Amino acid sequence: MKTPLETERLNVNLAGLRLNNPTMLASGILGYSADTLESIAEGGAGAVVTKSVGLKPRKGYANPTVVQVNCGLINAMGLPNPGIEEFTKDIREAKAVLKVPLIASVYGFSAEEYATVAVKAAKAGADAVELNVSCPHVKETGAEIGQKPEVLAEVVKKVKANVEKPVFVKLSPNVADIAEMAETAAKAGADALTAINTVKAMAIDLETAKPILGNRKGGLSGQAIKPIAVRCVYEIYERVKVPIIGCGGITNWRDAVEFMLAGATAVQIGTAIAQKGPNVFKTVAKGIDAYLKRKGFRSVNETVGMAHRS
Ligand code: RRO
Repeated sequence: MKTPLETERLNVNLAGLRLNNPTMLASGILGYSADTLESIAEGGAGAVVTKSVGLKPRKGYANPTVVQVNCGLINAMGLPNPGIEEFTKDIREAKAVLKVPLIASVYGFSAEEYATVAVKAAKAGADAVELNVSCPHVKETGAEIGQKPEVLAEVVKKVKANVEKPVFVKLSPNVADIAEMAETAAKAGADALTAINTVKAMAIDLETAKPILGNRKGGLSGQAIKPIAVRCVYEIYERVKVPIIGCGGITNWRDAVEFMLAGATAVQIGTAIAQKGPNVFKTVAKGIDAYLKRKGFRSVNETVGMAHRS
């Protein structure tokens, strides 16, 4: 007998990538090692996205880099990463053991840098790349690129011209009109859009009267941002035809289904792993499957964007 994770109802085709179920590891939560990524795949993830990697190694910001707040976490890690040369070894090792697609999250300080890193990641075996044009607090990359339509278009075009694998673009909610950015990325050739990265935030210590994070400001993730993320996915679905990957505060199957009804083909889970462990993927996927069965749907695809039709 098939286990719930093997039911065909859960299979999705995400811009050419075949996922056995629509749950994915969000970028930035866990390290780069093959062991870590494998444990997430064993926990039931249909695909994994690595931490963001750039051309050169970066140390990241001073501690504290994470603070817990009501219903979420604020982080300002500052893009710590070993640089793409070192990271290609991790991609190769991970690909040797993983049975699910591996997506490399990449960033750069120019269109050329994004393309160079993306090419190296793809050559090392990444099944797709996700462009981080939405980190809320590192200067001259991330959201500083993703909030300017002309720069965003240049980055996506440059990567698309050099990489044959699918190119995903992770968008920032910290803009006036996320659907406009989605349209810009789609017109420039993005194969899928991930929505959303973290929401700009900060926390202040009452006793010291100082900002808590080493970088003062950071990005909020977790349940607190779910309604913002659902609204973003809904708005993007109304504007563009490329598949959307929902991300932001997904903790249980109900959250995942809500994102699908808003227009997401797949969902990424990050912060919830801290509370629920790697098996959160299996639990969410089984819950989605039971929902599809109860409602008489033959596939996840039948639910995608349903909230727009009612
Ligand atoms: O490393 C970070 O501080 C970070 C990144 Br790259 C990102 O994309 N989003 C975020 O909240 N933190």
